[in-house]
Amino acid sequence: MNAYLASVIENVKTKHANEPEFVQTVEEVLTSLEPVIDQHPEYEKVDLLNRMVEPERMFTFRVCWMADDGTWHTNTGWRCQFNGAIGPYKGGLRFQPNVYPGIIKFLGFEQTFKNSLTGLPIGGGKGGSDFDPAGKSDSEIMRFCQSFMQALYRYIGPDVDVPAGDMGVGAREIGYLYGEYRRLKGAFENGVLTGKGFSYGGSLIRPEATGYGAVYYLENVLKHEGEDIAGKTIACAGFGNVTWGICKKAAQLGAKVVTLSGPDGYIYDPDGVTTKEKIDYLVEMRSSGRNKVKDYADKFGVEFHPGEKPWGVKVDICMPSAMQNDVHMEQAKQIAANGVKYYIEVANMPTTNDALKFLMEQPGVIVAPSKAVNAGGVATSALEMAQNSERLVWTEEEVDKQLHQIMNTIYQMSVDAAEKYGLGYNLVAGANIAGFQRVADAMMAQGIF
Ligand code: 2IT
Repeated sequence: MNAYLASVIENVKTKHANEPEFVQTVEEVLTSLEPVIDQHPEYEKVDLLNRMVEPERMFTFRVCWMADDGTWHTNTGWRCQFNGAIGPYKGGLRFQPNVYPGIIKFLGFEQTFKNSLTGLPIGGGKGGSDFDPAGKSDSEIMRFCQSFMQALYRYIGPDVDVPAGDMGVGAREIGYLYGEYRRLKGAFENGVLTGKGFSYGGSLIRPEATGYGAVYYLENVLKHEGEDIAGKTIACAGFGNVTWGICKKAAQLGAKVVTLSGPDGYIYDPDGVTTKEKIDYLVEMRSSGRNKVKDYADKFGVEFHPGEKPWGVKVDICMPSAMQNDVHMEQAKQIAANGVKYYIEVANMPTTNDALKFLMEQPGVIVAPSKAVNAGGVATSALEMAQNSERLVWTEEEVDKQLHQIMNTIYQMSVDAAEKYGLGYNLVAGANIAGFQRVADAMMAQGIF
């Protein structure tokens, strides 16, 4: 391996030994940049890679809140402003008990490349808290969000850093966060957050955007193989916002999502999550806070497999859309053995590095990486920022058209970047290279930073 590249990966492994998710993403991304680093010795001269793997800024804060029963609680909040070379830091907030700096950093690093791929002016950031939203009342969520924003508001802004949602943070949380920001700032700066409700500056299509974008990207891949999405079966994971958007768009195009998963297991619905009643029920399941996918099986009378993942089901397309490291070697082998041709990552880093490498090496399998496939979400967040700064509202058709175009461009840029460096049809390396290129150019232009 290129000596400079190897030394940067080694540095990260040593320095972040306690943050395996961050090491994993750095290793995955940097490894695929090898032909670029080989051909561009100027990057080593300015130590570009060590600068890229070091967040520009990351901070920790205390978030205290009071439960309904009067007890006091303390959580930790983080915001990582990873790379601002091409625009204000942009990326979601995740509220989940397993959140710690390694998760925030891996997400911030991925976000930097993803946001670059969108072609829009957004840098990479991420944040969150180890707060567990499960079973909390609405007023507890509100007080937590208010406290979180009290700690964060000085360090964000429409031209500085623009948080959004991620796991555990949806439209309700964004509403409470924005309400507190507005109260503290005394100004209607709604471009400070995205994923807002429509009534105060949210964009139409933003709730659907990640799922819709993933399906638009998938259509590009299928077209490349001379295939059509109609009639295809899809295995999805999770039942959150992203999976909901995939179900909705897939159904519109005549495909069907046949599996969903949760912490309790997975469901198999051979007819597909295709009717309005079923698709709407996902929203209900999420807002119930029960976090159980079995509810779907009980309601619609389909199979429920407790404690299992859906990757053993024979389908045309796998779209892991739940969380990081959902697919390990064991599941990857099942997927390959089932003859699945399309492995389309959706959640951030849903595949372990060894499983990803294995799937990419299978001759019959096409692998698409999440940082390209799920970029429609953040791209539409950037469209929300554009509408907010113009003080305008775009129609659903306009936003959807732009989203569709962005996804087609991301796909094509990835294909071209891999071709350019002699890697053939490699969507994973192509996305890493194309995402890297724009950030690298901007950092080179801006000098030492
Ligand atoms: O992972 C992601 O891209 C997100 N959670 C969305 C980020 C955003 O700013 O819309």
